[in-house]
Amino acid sequence: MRTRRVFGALRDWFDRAAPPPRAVDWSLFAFVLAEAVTGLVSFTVGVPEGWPVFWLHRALGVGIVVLLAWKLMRVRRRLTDPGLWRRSTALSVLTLVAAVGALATGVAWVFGLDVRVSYWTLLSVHVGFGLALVPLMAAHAATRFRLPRRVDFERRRTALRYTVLLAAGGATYRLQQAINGALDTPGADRRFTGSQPREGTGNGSFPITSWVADDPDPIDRDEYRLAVDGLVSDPLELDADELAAGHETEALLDCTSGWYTVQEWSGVRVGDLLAAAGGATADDPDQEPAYVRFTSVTGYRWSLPIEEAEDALLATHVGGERLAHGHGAPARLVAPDRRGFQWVKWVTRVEVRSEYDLGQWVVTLVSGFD
Ligand SMILES: Nc1nc2c(c(=O)[nH]1)N[C@H]1C(S)=C(S)[C@@H](COP(=O)(O)O)O[C@H]1N2
Ligand SMILES: [Mo]
Repeated sequence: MRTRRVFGALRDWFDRAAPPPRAVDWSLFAFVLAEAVTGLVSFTVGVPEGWPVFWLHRALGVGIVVLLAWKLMRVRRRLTDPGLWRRSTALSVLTLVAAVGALATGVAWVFGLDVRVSYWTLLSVHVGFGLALVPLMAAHAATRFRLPRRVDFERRRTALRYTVLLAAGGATYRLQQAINGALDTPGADRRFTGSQPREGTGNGSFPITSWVADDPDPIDRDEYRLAVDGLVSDPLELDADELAAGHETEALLDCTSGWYTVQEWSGVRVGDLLAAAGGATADDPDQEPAYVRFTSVTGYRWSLPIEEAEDALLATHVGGERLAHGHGAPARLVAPDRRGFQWVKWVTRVEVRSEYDLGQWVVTLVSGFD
């Protein structure tokens, strides 16, 4: 009896704290968009200074839980009462499923649940729900479109509410970290990116991951050639044996599907490779060497600013072993402080260029599809 009364009082309080309906709806819309943006941006962050992006993503997620609870308290009869079903209800339900799916996988992931759903890691499933949610939410909003009004967002109260919501989100995540630590859940041991460790050395100790569809046949070492060209004085072609493993570096590979590994990589320093090709040339004043582009046998490619590229490694070995095919043999890029998807595998071309390569963002998504 007593607990029921406490529960009832809490619910009343939560109900009373709810902003006006339109404010809740538009806030949900804004929060979900912000989640999509921070989620995607977080994929490109590989240095610890980027931590605010991850924290914002988590805090917004907690905010969505609260907003969604307000919304469901208001609209639940439209879902539970068949007399109120409309054609748009199916879309509403789908949107809800995507939202709950994204939240549930996000929370489970944070607590360290590390399962695979067939090929996908839990984090990839989370991303899938999140990406599905954006168009669903847009379509859902279009079926019941109401412009937000000034009165819905009375300035000071709104700002205060959002500050409280985000602070509560951040605090919840902090508390959650403490729980992870106290219970020593698998979620305790993770980087600022959320990625979990894969221990061990060499080819067998970490997963073979393709970003989307890349899955080339093994490259025949006898036929393999690496082209070093573009804005260099003496373009050059090397075979697999000429890519001697003279340089060693320890580097951390952090994949956006949620795992990381620290390995000893060896191969050729890209700066040495460019020097062997006569160095980057600035003969043409309109063509300043500024980027080095690494292209895979599959067409997959990524560019690094030239100073960064010079210190990067074209690795032929990992943990003292020759690279396995799945990890990019005969040679793959090792780009410290960059996320895994930028570590191009099966590199066949290293090219000095003057311009930033916008196309890489698309190519990494579509390479490997026939
Ligand atoms: N050519 C090519 N290189 C690639 C990929 C790819 O799909 N194609 N996937 C990237 C991704 S997402 C990651 S995390 C790393 C994974 O490297 P691994 O398979 O050796 O673990 O390779 C990167 N290099
Ligand atoms: Mo990845």
